[in-house]
Amino acid sequence: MQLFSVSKKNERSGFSLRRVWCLRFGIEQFLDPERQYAQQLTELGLHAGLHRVGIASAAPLTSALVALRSRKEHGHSDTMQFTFRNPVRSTTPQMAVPGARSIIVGARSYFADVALQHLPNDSDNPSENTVLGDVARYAWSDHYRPLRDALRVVVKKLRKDGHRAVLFADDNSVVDREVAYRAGLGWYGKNANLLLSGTGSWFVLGSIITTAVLPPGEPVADGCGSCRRCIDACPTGAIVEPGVIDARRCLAWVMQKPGVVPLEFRQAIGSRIYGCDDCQDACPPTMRLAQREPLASDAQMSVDVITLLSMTDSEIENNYGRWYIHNREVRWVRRNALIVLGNCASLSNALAHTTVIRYLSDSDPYLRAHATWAAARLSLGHYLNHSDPDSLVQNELARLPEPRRQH
Ligand code: B12
Ligand code: SF4
Ligand code: SF4
Repeated sequence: MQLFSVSKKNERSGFSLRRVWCLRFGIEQFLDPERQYAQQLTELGLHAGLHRVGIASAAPLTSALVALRSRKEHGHSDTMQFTFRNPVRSTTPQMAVPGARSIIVGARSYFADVALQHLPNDSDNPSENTVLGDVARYAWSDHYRPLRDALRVVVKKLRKDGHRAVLFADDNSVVDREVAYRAGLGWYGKNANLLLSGTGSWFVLGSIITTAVLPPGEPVADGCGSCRRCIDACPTGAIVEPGVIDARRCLAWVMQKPGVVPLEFRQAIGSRIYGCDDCQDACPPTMRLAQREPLASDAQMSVDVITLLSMTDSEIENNYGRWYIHNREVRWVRRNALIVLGNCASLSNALAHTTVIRYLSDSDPYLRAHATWAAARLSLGHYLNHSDPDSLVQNELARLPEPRRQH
């Protein structure tokens, strides 16, 4: 435990050494200039709103490169681009910032302090005609903005001190979890998330790649032990090995990916409209130790999908533009909303029925195809257009699901 510290100029080196007294052992320590500077930057980041700060070396992220290549080889990355587009670039910090020596990684909790509950059934809905689609916690509000704002304060300081420093958060240029792992912020859970020591995985991550030389942290030991709850909780069996996600099965990607949602995942999507939290909801340390933050005033925990399906393109863009929407084509958001309707609308919800029926004659064949599935689920088979000219719709008509039963 630190009692107090003072700074004193070292006559020989000219650097200021920080003398630190430890209350417990009565030891007097001197922090070297690098450590002292690192501490200063860490304190600055924490003060600016980061919840954890770590430092990693800027050496190539070799094991992440191996993993990216392996995921691609095995098809686990599906059609995702992100860090998979150019694995060498994403794992070579010097390509992002020539002369890079260190990476400062910051984490911010996105666990909002509300009772943890899904709102999947109509019985939970505020009105008979409302059907709610669930949004994953990380997208309830924009958590990257305060993360970036805080990291920017540190970037400013580094630049003022003559270093190059560039901020990356959820950017294709860096594999964020690997940097945070290397910095010693936490360990890789079997669900592939980075669990921060003592507080779990409800954290977004961002990095500053800099030419400053700073003392790196040490990776921490695995904390999962024999637990495998996330693997068992995954609704689609997407965690194919500890730490390995097959994105083809991961609902977070299935709902972002353009095109027809494979039939095998449509019921598993349930009430989700964006993202999936099941492998974190199931994680004991993540749930028990979550750092609880106040709910943002603009938080969107769920979305009324009937209202969404009556919005114009620009209204959807304005309301949900912070979500990852492939090529900004809002048809994929409507597609997900139609699946939620098919899964969750009450069989007596007249508004849901007219919405689905309207989409059976939409000009977009992708939406007609998903409306066909939703209509069959809601026992609206008599409204289906068996002479639809599009092959996407004909494929659906050839494999219609069983109608849902009213509970
Ligand atoms: C692509 C991507 C996705 C993809 C693929 C996810 C994946 N597992 O790779 C999809 C769309 C599915 C996705 C989903 C989610 N994502 Co995402 N995603 C990314 C992105 C853009 C790149 C990830 C990446 O490069 N992966 C590379 C591969 C190789 O990593 P990996 O498969 O995990 O491999 C590592 C482990 O296997 C580990 N490892 C190696 N050996 C071993 C051995 C054992 C036993 C274990 C356990 C691990 C292990 O090392 C490997 C290399 O680093 C990052 C942002 C970024 N720029 O980094 C965000 C990011 C990873 N996502 C994030 C979030 C929040 C999510 C979701 C929770 C969102 C949601 N609620 O829907 C889900 C979680 C799904 C999951 N269980 O992983 C956060 C994670 C924060 C954290 N604390 O971990 C990030 C870091 C964004 C950010 N900047 O905050 N995501
Ligand atoms: S995010 Fe959902 S679908 Fe993806 S691995 Fe986790 S539990 Fe499975
Ligand atoms: S649920 Fe268990 S195995 Fe999975 S990440 Fe959490 S502690 Fe690890």
